[in-house]
Amino acid sequence: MFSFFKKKPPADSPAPAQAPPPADAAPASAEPPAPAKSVFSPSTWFGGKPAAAPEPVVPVPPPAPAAAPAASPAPTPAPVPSPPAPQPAVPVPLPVVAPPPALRPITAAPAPAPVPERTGWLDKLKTGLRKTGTGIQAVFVNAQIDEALYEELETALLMADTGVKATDYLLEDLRRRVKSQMPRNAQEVRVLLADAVTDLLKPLEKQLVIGEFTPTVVMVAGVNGAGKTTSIGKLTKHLANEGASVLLAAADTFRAAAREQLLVWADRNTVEIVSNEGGDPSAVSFDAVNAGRARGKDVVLVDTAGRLPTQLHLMDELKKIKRVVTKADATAPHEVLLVIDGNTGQNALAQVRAFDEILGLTGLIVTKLDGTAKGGVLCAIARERPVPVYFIGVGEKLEDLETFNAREFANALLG
Ligand SMILES: Nc1nc2c(ncn2[C@@H]2O[C@H](COP(=O)(O)OP(=O)(O)O)[C@@H](O)[C@H]2O)c(=O)[nH]1
Ligand SMILES: [Mg+2]
Repeated sequence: MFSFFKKKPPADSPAPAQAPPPADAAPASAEPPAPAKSVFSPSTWFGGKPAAAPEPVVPVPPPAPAAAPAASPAPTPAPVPSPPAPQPAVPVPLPVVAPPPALRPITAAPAPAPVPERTGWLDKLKTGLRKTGTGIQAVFVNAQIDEALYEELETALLMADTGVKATDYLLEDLRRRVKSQMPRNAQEVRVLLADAVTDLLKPLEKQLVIGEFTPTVVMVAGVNGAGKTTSIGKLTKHLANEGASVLLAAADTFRAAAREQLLVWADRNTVEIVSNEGGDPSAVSFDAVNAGRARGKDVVLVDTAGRLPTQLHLMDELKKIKRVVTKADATAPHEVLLVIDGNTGQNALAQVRAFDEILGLTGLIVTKLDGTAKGGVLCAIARERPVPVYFIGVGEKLEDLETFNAREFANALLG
């Protein structure tokens, strides 16, 4: 199992209860604010299982050394083989002997480390995005590198929910890449587009940090049916698997079914749950945070009821939950996550905006990328409201939640 969370051990502070941000020469302010969150120390990963690959999230395609062995799946074989150079296609070869730049093959960037657990999941993502992917990829089939190609690409990207701004940005970026790298055919342009999408999505990669606060309080919001409760269940499983103790707060007190659903997850994952059917969601959240602290839990996950950004009273209620959580623990909530259904297209961007304004989001979980989701909306989010994507969901099963990786996503979309 790859690492799902980054554990920031509260090593600096002996007292495990409330850990003030240590290294920042904390001027003992009432609210140790966000900056601590970004001070990630890549030292310890949660769990300590013998993760197959050292790095679950490959930040940048590994450079030259890794490239050579992985070069076999080069999609575009060089039609003009150069007799003296016996090397196979390498992503960005830098031969010593003056190579005609126009002949340099542009191959797909190395896929992220082939961790076995991740490959099955990647297939699901690929299958999920296939419809969109084929739409975009079809543009490059038997195409010339000309204006018509860019025009068709524009249409395909817009149809993939990429939105006007991100589409314009990508096309401009692509033109730049084409100019400087001189692809020999449309397929090589496709590879350059995958690079452009990767670079655009890269800033959205982020890992959940656990251990800096005890408990780490994670509040989860979103519209009805987005996949909040399911994602919390999946997340709980991963956390529990890796040794973290989790307390669930059933703050979706409107629907009995919601509480039952969470209870099932809680039962399945042998975690505890604080609930109060028909009660006040803020009170449940308050109790849960206090209980989490009293019981020394590592994580408290607060599941809230679904609501539309237009339901102002319900958005106010969400604000109240957040406020009350802060009353229980001045440093909390440490994460405010919005769950969005990958099928909602451009509306997802509107949701990100609205919830971010009300709550100040720290991250996203994008679900249902295994279905008919178009995927392009992540580009729109990256361009217009770059809230990090902690996880993506590709199915209803416990294991169908993964950390987000820009390169994987771009490759799944553009092959
Ligand atoms: N295919 C698929 N279904 C999902 C995914 N995440 C959630 N669901 C389903 O979406 C439906 C609504 O999920 P739920 O967690 O109850 O949504 P909530 O209202 O936001 O809590 C359920 O039927 C889930 O099984 C996913 O990643 N892929
Ligand atoms: Mg729910």
